[in-house]
Amino acid sequence: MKHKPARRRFLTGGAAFFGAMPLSGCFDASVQRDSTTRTILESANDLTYRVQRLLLGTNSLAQEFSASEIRQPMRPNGVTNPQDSEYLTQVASDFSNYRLTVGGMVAQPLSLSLEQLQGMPSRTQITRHDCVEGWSCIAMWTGTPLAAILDMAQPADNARYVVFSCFDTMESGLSGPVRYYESIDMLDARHPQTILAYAMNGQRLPVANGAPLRVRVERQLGYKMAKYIHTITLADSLQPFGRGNGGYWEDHGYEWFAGI
Ligand SMILES: Nc1nc2c(c(=O)[nH]1)N[C@H]1C(S)=C(S)[C@@H](COP(=O)(O)O)O[C@H]1N2
Ligand SMILES: [Mo]
Repeated sequence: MKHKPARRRFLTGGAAFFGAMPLSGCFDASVQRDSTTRTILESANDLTYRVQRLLLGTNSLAQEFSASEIRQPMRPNGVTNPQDSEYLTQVASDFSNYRLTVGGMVAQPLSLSLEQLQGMPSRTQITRHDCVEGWSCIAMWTGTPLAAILDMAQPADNARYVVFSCFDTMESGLSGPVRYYESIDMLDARHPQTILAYAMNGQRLPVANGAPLRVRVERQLGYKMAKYIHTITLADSLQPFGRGNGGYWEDHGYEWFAGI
């Protein structure tokens, strides 16, 4: 079994730190309530992905909450104001020229405007976002189920991953900007709560939280939920993306499967 002490330390340290002091923004009694869950979560990270899948079941739903349980604004985290020129151009035109492209191993590549996405059946869910840093936030998300988009694109039978490429740059690498990216498997991609969210707490998704489109993958930690989605690629391997570990933070040592 793989052991990743760095992340465990990070998680534990974060939970202890944030548990001790109330911070501005996103806090929730559930952080305290969850300490048992969190311990289980940490040990679960030592298990293989396959075992976690068995424990989680394929289509079990993440807990949903009522509107009265939204006690705080959604705390923006990570990149909150991308300065990439392609993104700034989108902001300047209020995302009216935005197209979500879906490509790779699909029979039907797609290019969808926000209007088209918003015209599709939508799902609204109130869920808790757990960041690896140890804070949680409950918010309401509205978006297009990813499954519906996949039905249109018709992934090849051997497509195994959905890869999200983002607008925002995390660092400058030798061969140019290193942008945020993430990936999930087909089970999470087709999970009923996996949506491409364009609204949050009943408002248009703000830039700080990933406008125009960010994914919600409710059974995993926050870093899986790519904001500022530029392109979706269906693939049978994660090797060609970034440094090959399936996500920006995974390339820096985080677990690819961040089940809660
Ligand atoms: N494109 C992009 N997506 C991202 C990040 C980021 O920096 N860039 N940060 C991740 C992390 S660590 C968290 S906790 C959530 C934060 O989402 P929020 O800003 O809506 O709270 O976005 C995730 N998705
Ligand atoms: Mo996070």
